[in-house]
Amino acid sequence: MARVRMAAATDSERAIRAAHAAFLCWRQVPAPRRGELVQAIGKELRRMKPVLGRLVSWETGKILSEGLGEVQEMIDIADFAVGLSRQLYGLTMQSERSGHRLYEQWHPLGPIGVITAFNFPVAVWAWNGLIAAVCGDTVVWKPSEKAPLCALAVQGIVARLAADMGHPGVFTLLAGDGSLGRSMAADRRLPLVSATGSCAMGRSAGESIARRLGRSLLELGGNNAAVVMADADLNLALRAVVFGAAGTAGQRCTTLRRLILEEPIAADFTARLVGAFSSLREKIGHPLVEGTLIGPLIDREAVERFKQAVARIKSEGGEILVGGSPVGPARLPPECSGGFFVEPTLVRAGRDLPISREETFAPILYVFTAPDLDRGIAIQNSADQGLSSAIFTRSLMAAETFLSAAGSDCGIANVNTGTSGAEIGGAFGGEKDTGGGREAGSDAWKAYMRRQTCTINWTGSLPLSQGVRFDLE
Ligand code: UN1
Repeated sequence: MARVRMAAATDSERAIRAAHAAFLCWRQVPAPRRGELVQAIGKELRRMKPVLGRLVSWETGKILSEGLGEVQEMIDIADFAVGLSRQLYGLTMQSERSGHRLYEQWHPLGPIGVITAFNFPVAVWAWNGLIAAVCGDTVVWKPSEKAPLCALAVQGIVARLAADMGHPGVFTLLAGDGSLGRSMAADRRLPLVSATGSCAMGRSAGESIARRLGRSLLELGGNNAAVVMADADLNLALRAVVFGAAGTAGQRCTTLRRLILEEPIAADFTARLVGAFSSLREKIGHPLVEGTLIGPLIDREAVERFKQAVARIKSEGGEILVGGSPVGPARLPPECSGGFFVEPTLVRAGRDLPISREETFAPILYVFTAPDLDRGIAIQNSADQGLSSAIFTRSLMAAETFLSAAGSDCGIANVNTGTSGAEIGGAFGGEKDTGGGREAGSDAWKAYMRRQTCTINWTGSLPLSQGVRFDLE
């Protein structure tokens, strides 16, 4: 589609220095004024949504509705950040000393690094970048080398608006590969690096950020599961499961990868899934053509990894119920030639299927059965990752058990809705190998600021805390 020049080491050095210089001015701009820049960005994103949404689809292969949804996610977070720009609240605490005021305030942190993945090439930047901007940070963005074009388009918009409003340098983009990401992780001038990608990437970035005692915000892989109880609305559950597993061609970190069926409905629900997955084979096609539900994977390597996973499924004793093959040009409309298509794949997992413990970024769903909810939760929690989870049930007791301390161990736990498609208003992220970071809504903004606890003595005496006495005479 295009050639993008990678930043050289000298470019990134210059960019990080400039981001630091811009920070020294930006942190002095009152937060509600910073919100005005983000408001202008949200307005421009609304205007550009049709074009940007198409570009996201072109570059990543998401169907158009999901490309547009991704831009909507940016607009939503812009609105959220504008509101937040008047609400970066600190607490006032009761001092134990008379005549003293004790409170906390939040200050901008510095230039921050944002490393994004190909699958949400612009929305995840917006979660970080727009919140960071109202918090008074400047932003250095390294997009995925697999999806730099929509990043360049978004950077074009935000950098122009920032410059027009008198704040050049708030947003910087550096196109680069893993080596740029590694140097950002090691760079002490970036007090926070927020990184989205594989667990392997996060482990290495996290280690090098920790070595310099920097802050990391990691949003890594998921191996998300849903439990369907026998009393669930099965029509609703079926739609949620199919979208969660096959939507975005299985390339969301929230994609549903494991399904746990309560035994009484297992045979029937599996049969309905076989029907639904089979019908999806007719919906594989060009992401911009109306009616397509399954676009291509991101690249040839992704197809290779799909094929390796299928080989392992077979060798480990999993039963492929639907799919399992790449889709070659002979089975595709002419406009799809050269794309990397695979069939949505449904697998009956035996008791132990080691491949199901790994995240393959493709539309593969492993189906398990469980005799009861406790066993279902145990299977759900047996993954190394802990991003998203769901239960389908009409039982209050089952739903609350799933949401209780002894229930799902994930950062996201849903009832009667799927694992993917979270709204921006909540904090997004997960536990265990997912990395523990939280982005987007709720109080995730606190990661982008530094907290300062202030004690003010407005008397003429000097009482010490904890009743300590230290009299000089
Ligand atoms: C991701 O895949 O990295 O919850 C993010 C969702 C989207 C975000 C996914 N709102 O599925």
